[in-house]
Amino acid sequence: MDTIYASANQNVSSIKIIRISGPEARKITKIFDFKLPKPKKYSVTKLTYKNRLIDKAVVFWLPGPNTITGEDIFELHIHGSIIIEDLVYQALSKQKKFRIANKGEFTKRGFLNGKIDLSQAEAINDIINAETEKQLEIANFQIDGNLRGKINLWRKQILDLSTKIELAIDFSDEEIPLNLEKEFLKNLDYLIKDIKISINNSAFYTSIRSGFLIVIVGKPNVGKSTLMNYIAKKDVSIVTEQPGTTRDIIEQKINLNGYPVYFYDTAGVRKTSSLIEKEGIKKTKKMIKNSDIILNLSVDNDFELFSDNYDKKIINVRSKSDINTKPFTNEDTSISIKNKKEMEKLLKKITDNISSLEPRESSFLVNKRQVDSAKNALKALKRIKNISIFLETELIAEELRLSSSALSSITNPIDIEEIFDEIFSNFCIGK
Ligand SMILES: Nc1nc2c(ncn2[C@@H]2O[C@H](COP(=O)(O)OP(=O)(O)OP(=O)(O)O)[C@@H](O)[C@H]2O)c(=O)[nH]1
Ligand SMILES: [Mg+2]
Repeated sequence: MDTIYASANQNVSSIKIIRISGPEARKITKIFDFKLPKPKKYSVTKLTYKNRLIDKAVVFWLPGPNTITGEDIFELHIHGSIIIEDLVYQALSKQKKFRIANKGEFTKRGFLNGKIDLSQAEAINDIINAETEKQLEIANFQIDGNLRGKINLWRKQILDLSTKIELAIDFSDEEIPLNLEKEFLKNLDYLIKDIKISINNSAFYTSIRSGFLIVIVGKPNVGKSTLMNYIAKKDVSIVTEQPGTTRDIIEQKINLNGYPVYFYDTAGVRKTSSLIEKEGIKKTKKMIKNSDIILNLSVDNDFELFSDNYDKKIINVRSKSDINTKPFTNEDTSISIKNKKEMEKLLKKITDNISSLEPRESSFLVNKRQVDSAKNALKALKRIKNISIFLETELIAEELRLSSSALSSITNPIDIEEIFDEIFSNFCIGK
């Protein structure tokens, strides 16, 4: 096993932390010529390499296995200049069995040494990449091992079902007590329902990671691009008094009261002979399909134009309220570029709409990998419902095993290498 090292932060900074983890980490004291400090105690020491002073640094000695990697760790808190880091790296690169860490390799070792499960490793990456409060909230929830708790509970319920099936195998067909079958099916249904709820509720949490999609639609010239620029706080879309100005979809990501949100300005929908505009309108319709919330702008009280998107949250907005002073039927709110209060009210309404998507029960499943595994587990359980407990007991036992292993792959996959590459390749070096 190599000993790995990397800076925990990039670029010039006042302090830089270089972490060294692995069986040879203790050798750092020899390389930089200082006394082994007391474990877990902050100490200041001179780092000298081949009789040349490199830096006066804070060092931490963290002997394994009770460390985040499960290995011996040294931390060098050096002054964050490029040259100091470079000299430390040069010295380390000359040591046998030392090498620079790959992306996420510290976390990966923590996983391999049983310090964290895979959902917690994913949560570490989510914490580092979190840009909004809500993203941080769910990553922190996950890092506490909440998903593992839920998975273990489900697996225990499957184990209980398996025990009942073992009992059934011991009976001959006619003898299987009726209440055993009844109880088996009742518990199976309960479990199926619980996993289903988690899968359904996961959409909200995966959106928190990836961002909610909000599309601004309406006829040409209703003020969609003007609204977009207000939200973006800069001119991202062209605004003119000519109908049919916007053709391509314009995207802007913002932090809306803690929620990551993508706004899309679109081409106004109307009958047109212009080929370019037609293409734009096609894109608008596709965007509507993919969105979570629709901002439906109108100056003519014709909100029904987009009302067939029933499965979406639609907010009907009377625009240009400075010249459209009379409320429309079915309007949810009104805006005018001149009226800041109305604009803020709209943003509040959007935030409330996103909050209302939040399921009452937390899902625990927060990314596609986790949801896909849960779906596989669910499929196996559902197949059982078509199997006779009296005739094909062995088959049921096999489906239960499949379901259980699909669930355990969420936190502790057996076939790890492929998953590793995918998960850890978007980690930072030094984590
Ligand atoms: N009086 C008034 N004019 C507005 C308001 N919002 C936008 N406008 C004007 O309406 C015209 C059209 O605005 P845009 O934002 O380009 O409209 P759009 O919906 O993006 O139009 P297309 O891209 O053609 O579909 C411009 O001249 C804007 O200045 C408003 O609240 N009040
Ligand atoms: Mg426009």
